[in-house]
Amino acid sequence: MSEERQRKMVGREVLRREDEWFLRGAGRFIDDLPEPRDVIHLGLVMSAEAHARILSIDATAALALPGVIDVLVGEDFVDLVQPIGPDIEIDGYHEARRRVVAVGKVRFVGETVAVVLAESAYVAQDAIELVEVAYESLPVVATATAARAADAPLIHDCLENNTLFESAFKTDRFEEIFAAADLVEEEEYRTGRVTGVPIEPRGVLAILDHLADSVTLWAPTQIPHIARTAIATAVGIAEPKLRVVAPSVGGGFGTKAQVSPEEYFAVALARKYGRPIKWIQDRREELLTNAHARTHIYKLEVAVNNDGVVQALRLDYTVDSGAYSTAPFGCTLETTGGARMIVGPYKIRNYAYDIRAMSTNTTPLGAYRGVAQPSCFMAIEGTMDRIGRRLGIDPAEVRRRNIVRPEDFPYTNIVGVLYDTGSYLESLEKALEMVDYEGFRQSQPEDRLVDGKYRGIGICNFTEVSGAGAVGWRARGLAKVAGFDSSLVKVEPDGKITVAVSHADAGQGHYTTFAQIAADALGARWEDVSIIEGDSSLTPYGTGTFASRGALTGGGAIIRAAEKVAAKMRRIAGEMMETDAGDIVLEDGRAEVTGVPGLGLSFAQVAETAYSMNNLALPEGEEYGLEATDYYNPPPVTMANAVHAIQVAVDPEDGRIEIERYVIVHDCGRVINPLIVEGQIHGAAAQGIGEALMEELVFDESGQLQNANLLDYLLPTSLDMPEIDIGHIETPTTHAVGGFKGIGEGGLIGAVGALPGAVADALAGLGVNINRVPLRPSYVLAKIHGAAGD
Ligand code: MCN
Ligand code: SMO
Repeated sequence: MSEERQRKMVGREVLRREDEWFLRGAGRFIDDLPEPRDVIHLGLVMSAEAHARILSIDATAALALPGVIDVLVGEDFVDLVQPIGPDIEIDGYHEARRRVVAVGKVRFVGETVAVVLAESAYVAQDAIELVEVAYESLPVVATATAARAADAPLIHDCLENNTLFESAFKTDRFEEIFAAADLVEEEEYRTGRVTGVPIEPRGVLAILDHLADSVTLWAPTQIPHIARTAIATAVGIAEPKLRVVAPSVGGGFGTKAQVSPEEYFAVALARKYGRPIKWIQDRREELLTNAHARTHIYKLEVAVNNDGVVQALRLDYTVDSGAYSTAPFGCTLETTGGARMIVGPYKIRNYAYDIRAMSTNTTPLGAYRGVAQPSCFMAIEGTMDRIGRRLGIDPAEVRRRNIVRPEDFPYTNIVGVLYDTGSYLESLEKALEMVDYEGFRQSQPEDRLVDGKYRGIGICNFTEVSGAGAVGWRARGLAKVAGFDSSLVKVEPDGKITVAVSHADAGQGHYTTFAQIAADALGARWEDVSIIEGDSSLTPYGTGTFASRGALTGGGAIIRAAEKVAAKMRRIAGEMMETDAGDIVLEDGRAEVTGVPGLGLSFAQVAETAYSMNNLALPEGEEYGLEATDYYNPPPVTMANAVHAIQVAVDPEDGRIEIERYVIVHDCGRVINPLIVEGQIHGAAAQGIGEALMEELVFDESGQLQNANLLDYLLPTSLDMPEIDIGHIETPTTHAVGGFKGIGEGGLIGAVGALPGAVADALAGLGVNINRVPLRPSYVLAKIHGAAGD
């Protein structure tokens, strides 16, 4: 296949075909699905206490309300659904599974204590208020630090010291090398707690198919196959009897990559009552109970020589994982993530870590865009800046001195992750040039005060994990996260193409980009390719859409399956035109004989033979049909990379941070669709600005979430978004099929990684230390006042 033709659709700015539906309001989200007759609506009674024994639950008044069918408590579910949780096989992991509805004890505010079944959603809501729950309060563990205290109350009887996971690592001669360095730079970095807040909250619609004795669960999930396996296991039904389908999904960002309690019990209840089950989450339930993220504490000690070159890194990292480990990723996701990714684009060869995930009486944590990368890069990039300030070396120069350079590729980092290709130095230089770093530094006064505002610049130079394969997930302990993805590519009897992929789009644009990939791999017309995803029955088994794996694992599987189909088409077309299969070229939906202009067949004509719809014979030994399935297990990890350089102005009057200049240079390998890639970067950067400057879920010491609403949980709006200048570098991966690297999370990582550095730089003249996010005006102002001694 010629390189020129391979690039026909891949690389093009094709408009998103899904916008045709979404922009016309034709998307079918979970609450838009036609409601089946007899549907039962659920209402969740949520715990008002963070840690308490359930003394009694009185549903008498609720049951008396017309339209209420039943009220079920935790005990009622014990035989219906097995305790849920991730399947983690790694040393240092301690299991604490969760009941889908609390039994005996509650462990966070918002945990479901009873489920109302009613004839309408309104009645269900009214009935929730009528369920009386009596609690006996227990001492609350509200933070990871409190969870680690020697006398901390125990949240789970089965957990010693509230520790869900702990692990340690140390390279040979670490202490010796650490001690021999010229100096040690120490800092503690903290992140607030955030969550995804997609425009569409979650929901479920479980429908029985009596004929087939099976259940179809409609749910906005990023992981239909993982969900099916988990739910079928916990509910005790055969996998073929459960189908999980994601309709249109209004954003996931990781929050829909968890298998949630409602998804399990909706299936169980549909079977128990013989009726469809529906539940649509509201915003308060979403903020209280969907997977939260971050709440990280990184303590870094970096041994460095006077030339700014890092000799050794010691990390002590604590993750607050909330009350339970969520399925399928659990507490090892962020913990191993931060520890394994923090070395990023730097040549750190001596490394030691002590990491732990603590259980607390707060909402369970899970995946959210970027996972541990925003925080670990905030920490390591903050450290690069500190080294620079301490040694009087420009912080960009400190990065250059430590970076993995072009001649170092392929490079295996200290925890064994292979960086096959990358443009770390090139991206850094390009970003510095685009932001006019030199010019800015030259004109930046000692006190950083220009026109009444403190002005500074921050850099985040980072690697982005993408498309992890089976080995990558096993290294992080995740047993039931397969790692491969798959595709079934079919040329149908009319010559049009169906591509089923084991992914589940939540807005990423897969219907467009996967069709671009399939069109090129098959020599088909893009318009002729239909994509199916988000359905455990219509697509072959696979891992799903998270951790920026779509392009790499979905794209790779499509290419490999399409190549098998293409080979068969060439054989059949060759037979039909009495020429060698090797002389057939597939292009633009036709099979042409090379060198003989005008001699060729349409895909429909080839399909006619393949499907036995004419009198022509297949080649000897060939089977009917024109399809192939491929299971593609990519390399353990493929690293994308990017640099964000952000210039800010900090107002000393009110502590507000204004982004004056925002430059991103990114490298996601071979770009499928530049328009979508830019959209991904913009969207993720917006979320990163939110995380860095305003978003924070705040719990008080009694474990009550103080801001479970969108008035008090501040999200960025268009007014908070600066202009972003994007520079592209394309360094295709050489170890994965297709050359693609991921892009889905990088925008967020870079924003969180660079903004604290920018503010720290702006306030460096005041000697202020910035080591956390979010950087809300009140916090920044207090820092400025603190420095001024008032
Ligand atoms: N792409 C491309 N060229 C590349 C890489 C990617 O054109 N070299 C395209 C892909 O084809 C895909 C999109 O960019 O259409 C994102 O691809 P990828 O980085 O592979 O990520 P995934 O498809 O696996 O999507 C998951 C990722 C994650 S982990 C989160 S979180 C996130 C994100 O995507 N959630 C999103 N972006 C989101 N975008 C929307 N609109 N909604 C979400 O919930
Ligand atoms: S948090 Mo993204 O779904 O990996």
